[in-house]
Amino acid sequence: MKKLLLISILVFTTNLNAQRQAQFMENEILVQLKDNVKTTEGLIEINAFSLVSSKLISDPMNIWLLRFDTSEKSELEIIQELYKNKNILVAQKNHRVTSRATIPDDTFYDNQWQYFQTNDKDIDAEEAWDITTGGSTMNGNVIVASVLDDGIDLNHDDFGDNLWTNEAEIPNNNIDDDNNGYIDDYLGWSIVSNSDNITGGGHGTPVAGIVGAQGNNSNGVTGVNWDVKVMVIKNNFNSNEADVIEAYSYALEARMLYNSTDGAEGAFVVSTNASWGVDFGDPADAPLWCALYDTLGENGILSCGATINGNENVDIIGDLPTACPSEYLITVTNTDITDNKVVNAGYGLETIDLGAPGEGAYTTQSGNGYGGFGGTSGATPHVTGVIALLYSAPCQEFADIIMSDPALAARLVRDFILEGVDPNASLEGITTTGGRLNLNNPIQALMSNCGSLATNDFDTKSNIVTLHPNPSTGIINISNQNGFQLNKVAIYSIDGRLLKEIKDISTNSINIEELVNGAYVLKIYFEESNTFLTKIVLKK
Ligand SMILES: [Ca+2]
Ligand SMILES: [Ca+2]
Ligand SMILES: [Ca+2]
Ligand SMILES: [Ca+2]
Repeated sequence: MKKLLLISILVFTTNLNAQRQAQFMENEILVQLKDNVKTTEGLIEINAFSLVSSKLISDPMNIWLLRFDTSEKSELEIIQELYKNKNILVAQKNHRVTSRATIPDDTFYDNQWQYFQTNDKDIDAEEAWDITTGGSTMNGNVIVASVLDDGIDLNHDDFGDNLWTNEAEIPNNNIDDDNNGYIDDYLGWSIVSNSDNITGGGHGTPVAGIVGAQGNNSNGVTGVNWDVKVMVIKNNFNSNEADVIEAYSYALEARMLYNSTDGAEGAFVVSTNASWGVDFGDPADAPLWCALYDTLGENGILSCGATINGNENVDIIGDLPTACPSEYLITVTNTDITDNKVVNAGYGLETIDLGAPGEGAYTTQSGNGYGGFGGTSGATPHVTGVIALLYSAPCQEFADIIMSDPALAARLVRDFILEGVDPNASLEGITTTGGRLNLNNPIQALMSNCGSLATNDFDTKSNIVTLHPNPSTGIINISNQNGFQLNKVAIYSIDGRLLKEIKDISTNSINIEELVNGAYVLKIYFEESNTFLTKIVLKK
């Protein structure tokens, strides 16, 4: 039914265009035939007008594209004749469809070449915005993209309500009101000061602006999303691995809580942005950091990492995090206004996924300003942003998968983005996709696969094991559909540290009362080597 409705609207729109003397394809007529007429061959009247060819273009609507020799009669005269045939319901010219590009009214939008250039060396943002400009999923989940950076200019006036706040927390009362383990985390979180003081943002303000400066507010610029919630987590770039894990954990815990409470608590974080890293870092030396991307992904979060700003092959020299092998990490290099890879930008056929416009990408700057940003730091948030944008696609089947199987939804979004790149000669052979980010291709692919998404292969493991209650006050009942005997449970912190093992279990319940409140990963061992990973929130 949905398909029928869409096509009807298109036909209606075309008729409106006709009243304004729209251009049309010469020699071509569109006809809709009666349901039971499955061929144009029997239409004598058509043959009489030198029908050259016919092609079925919509089976459910029974719409055909006919080509005529119009040397004798014009398209309009042919249409008038066609209407005499009782098998033809509608006949009309084939109007030229110009892109219905959705263009925002932001003051400096014309400077944002990354979204549109007349030579098409852009990411087709306007076409994508025809479908959605961001916000929430079809089920009303408010989409959050997390920026881990040096803070943000909180006085910038082009973020509007696009900055995430923790509405369950009362700011500045020295109490952890929402009991999530972070005191007064209202504006976001700073691992530098252990508070929600996220001010700063010489680097973070442009990054956040690319993800989600407010669009179409007659002011400044627009982000990839006109509407989104940017969660700012302030870190310190020169910090150690523990700091990196701590910063990601804030986003991870928020999403785990969201998943486990069916959206009642926490935040619906779908992507994280790291426009920083450790040049020449070796993933083998950072197993916890790299493993974190899998944990983030299993909970529904895709992460984006900027690779080195140097003409280096990351496959050989290494880089953190962009050489980490996680399937939930998308790694990004830098292209410029001519749609070529910037010379001083990393690459790697095995490690670096795609390019995105970074060099000189126009966006917000701290000091309530605007200007060109650069490097892989500017490229990466375009990808982080499009992840969030895809979650807002108007596809009910996809929206349902997001909550029933967050990891599958993340992998689908990743695949649509990586398979939807624009092939680019400067990236071919030196990146895994050989292409540059495109916003419209992935969203079109998602929409055209919408109906079949629900029947895709589901990872049903998560449904086999049920923990209840979750959040738990200490006692957790573990049930499984297969009736496996429970043998052992290992409890990990979300950064992968083994905290506790419970063995020789005779019932189907365990007690984790002695652990502090927070989110944990449980590895559950059943008989016959069946193990399952799942998560629990402890809230005493
Ligand atoms: Ca374009
Ligand atoms: Ca709190
Ligand atoms: Ca508080
Ligand atoms: Ca704006």
